[in-house]
This record gives sequence, C-alpha cells and structure tokens, in this order.
Amino acid sequence: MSVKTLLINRTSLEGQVQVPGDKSISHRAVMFGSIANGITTIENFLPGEDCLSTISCFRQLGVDIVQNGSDVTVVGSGTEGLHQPEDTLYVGNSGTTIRLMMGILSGLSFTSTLEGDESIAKRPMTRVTLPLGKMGASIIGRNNGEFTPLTVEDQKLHGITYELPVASAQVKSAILLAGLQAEGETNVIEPVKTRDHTERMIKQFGGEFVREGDTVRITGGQILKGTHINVPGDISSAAFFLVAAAIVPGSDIILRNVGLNPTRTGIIDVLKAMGADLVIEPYDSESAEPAGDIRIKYSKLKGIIVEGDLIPRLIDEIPVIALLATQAQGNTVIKDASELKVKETNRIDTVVNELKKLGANIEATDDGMIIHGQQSLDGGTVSAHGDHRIGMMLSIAALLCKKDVRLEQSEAVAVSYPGFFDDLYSLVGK
Ligand code: SPQ
Repeated sequence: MSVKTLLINRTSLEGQVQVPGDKSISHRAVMFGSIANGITTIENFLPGEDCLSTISCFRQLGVDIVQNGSDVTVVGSGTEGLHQPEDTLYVGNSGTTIRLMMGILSGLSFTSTLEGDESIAKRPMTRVTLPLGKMGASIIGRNNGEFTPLTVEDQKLHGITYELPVASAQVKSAILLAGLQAEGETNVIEPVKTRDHTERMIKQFGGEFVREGDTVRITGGQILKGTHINVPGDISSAAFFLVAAAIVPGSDIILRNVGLNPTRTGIIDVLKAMGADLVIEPYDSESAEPAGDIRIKYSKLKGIIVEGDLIPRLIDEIPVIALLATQAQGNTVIKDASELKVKETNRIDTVVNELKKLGANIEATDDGMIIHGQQSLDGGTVSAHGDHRIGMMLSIAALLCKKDVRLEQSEAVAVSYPGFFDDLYSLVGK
C-alpha cells in the first residue's frame, strides 16, 4: 500500500494541463477494434490500469494489439477471429471491461470465464446477465449469476426489447454489443439517457443504430470495419482540477482537449449553477466526440440540488462534487444517486466517512448525501479504499486543509489517471 503525505495546503492552481484520454472511450475503442475487420489505430488512448486490463483480455482472446503509451494499434478479424482463452480473463478493477465483455463473449462459439479484483467480486452482475440470458446467453456465476467468477458459454443469441431497470451505460452497451451478434433486432429502452459512446462508436466503425426517444435499436449481423479513433481528454479526470480551481482562492487554470459529449457534461452544469467562473472554447471539428478547452477561475459558490436526469451525466463526479459543496454557501443536496452504492466502493459511505475525517459537515442519505457549506477543512489520515475517484477527491481536499493530509492507498489513482499527482503538482507549482 502506498501512503502519500500531501503538503500542498492552500496553494492556488495556475497554468494548463491536458488530462489523459477518456476511459470509457478508450475501453470501447479497443473492444470495437477487436471485433471489427481490419486495422484500428487509437490516438490518445488512456494507458490507465482499467484500459490496460481490456487490452490484456483481448490479447488473451487472440487479438494482436500493439500499445505504445497512448498510441494503440488493434488488428481485428471480426468476432470469428476471437479464440478461446487458455486462462480466466482477468479484468482487474474494471466494471466496464467485465460488463461490456459479457455482451461480446455471450455470442461467441466458445466458453470463457471472467473475474477481477476484490472490488469487482462485490459488484452486481445480474443487471447484465439477466438481459443477456433473455437473448439466449448462458452465463453462470456465484449467487445465480450476480457475482464473479462468471462463465460465459457458447450460445446463439436472438434480439430482444429490454427496458433498463436502472440507468446504466454499461448495461445498455453490453446488450448492444450482444445485439450486434444476435439474430434480428434488439431494442434497449433507457429510463434516463446515459453516456452514448457505444452508439457513436458503432457509427465510427461503419455500423448503424437508430435512436427513437428513449429507445436505441440495433440490427444483428452487422460487419464492422477498423478505423482511426481520436480519444478526447476525460472530463471525469478534468473534474478534479475544475473543482480544485473553483474552490482554492487565487486559482486560474486552462484544461485542454476535454471531452464535451453532452451525456457527460453534468459537472459543467453543476459548476455553473453554483456560480463558478468558467469559459468553454469548443473545438470546431467534425469529430465523433466533441471536445474543447475549459478555463476556470476561483469564485464564490452557492449550494444547489443535484438530482434526476442530471445524475447519469455526472455519476462519477459525485465524490468531487461533494467536496465542491463543502466550499459553497448553504446546503447542497444530492438525490437519486443510489447507484453510487455499487461502484468501486459504496461511494455514498466512503465520500461521507472520509470527508468527515477532514472536518466536513456532511450526511449520507439513502440515495445521496447532504453537504452543509461553507466548511473549513482540517487535515488528518484518510484512505482511498482502493477507489481511484476517492483517492483523487481526497488529494484535492488536501489543497484546502489547514494541516497535512496522509492519503492511504494513493496508488488507486492509476486505475484512471496514472499521471494525476504529476499534473496536480505542476498546477500548484511544486
Ligand atoms: O468501469 P467502472 O469500474 O465501472 O468505472 C466507473 C468509474 O468511476 O470510472 C464506475 F465506477 O465508471 C463507469 C460509470 O459509472 C463507466 C461507465 C462506462 O464506461 O460505460 C458507465 C458508468 O457506469 P454505469 O454502471 O452507470 O453504466
């Protein structure tokens, strides 16, 4: 376990940073490249532990993938080119890898087994195994398919119409990936629109889907063709520095090439509603995924209510939004976010418990939290609990603390942002 003492109290942030490639898009680029025919080149791929797990699983399935930092080449031969792996496919800490891979594996003509780390072993999988089962898949796992290890058997799939009980891009994507191999048409109905990187990527690889209101429709048997994917910076990684600049007096920073897909920009809406001083310069391009630069300066903030359709657009940013709210005048209420309980940790409990250790006035509710601002933070020993987003949120909290912060399990940040501490230190000039 790596412990970091963060001695960066009350230093303003200045300068500019280019955050690494988007995690969700990087995973999908490798997956689509692996099931497409021909060569896919990926630029600005995120070489974080989660996306490296995706590469390693597809290599085990026989795909030739060359990775050189953030440049990746995938030589795809369609789903027929995938072979039975000799060993269990290990997904590490990555929920996206295991859930989306189940969609791909369930239509293949061999049996394979997936498992991950301790955190993955606790995350619910029936949300994926149930709809895939309705498509004809056979997936066996602990507790009736709820938990890993999960064994996916050789079966033929047929299309279904499925209404998602929870808003989840991972479940939607797993069904769409299975739908590409299924006979007939597959319809996924979303309760609230979630991130649409899978749909955009189907188009980029020469496939087709239709979106009609809440429904995404796909036809099976489509042949995908390798392509070039330029991955924008990850707004979920940028969120840590957006919040840092908004709450540390004297800060003024620019974040370059940040992904601005509207299904992901809930953090911008929250910052604006709280009164943050930010300007977005969108790039003028035809790119499948929009991106741009964001300049943000310190400003006075006010508490707000974060709820409803906004939640899936900022689900991974809630830990750092909770920190943001400790520095706003008045109360911030986060509702409709019980999905936080089934992330890398129970992010309602870990956020509340760890921020309380630093002196925050924050309470857990059944579907979110209430943060009473404005609070001064003190310092002390906290833990990432193996959760990258908790580790990064606590590191940003240290910027405001009067005393030093000792962060346990700081190595967790490498799951999505291996260079996080270097970029943080460059912005605070240390
Ligand atoms: O991949 P993993 O571990 O599930 O990662 C997280 C994260 O914080 O990085 C969630 F814990 O992001 C998910 C996100 O919460 C990534 C994702 C995707 O790429 O499709 C979708 C969201 O999950 P869900 O369950 O709402 O579909």
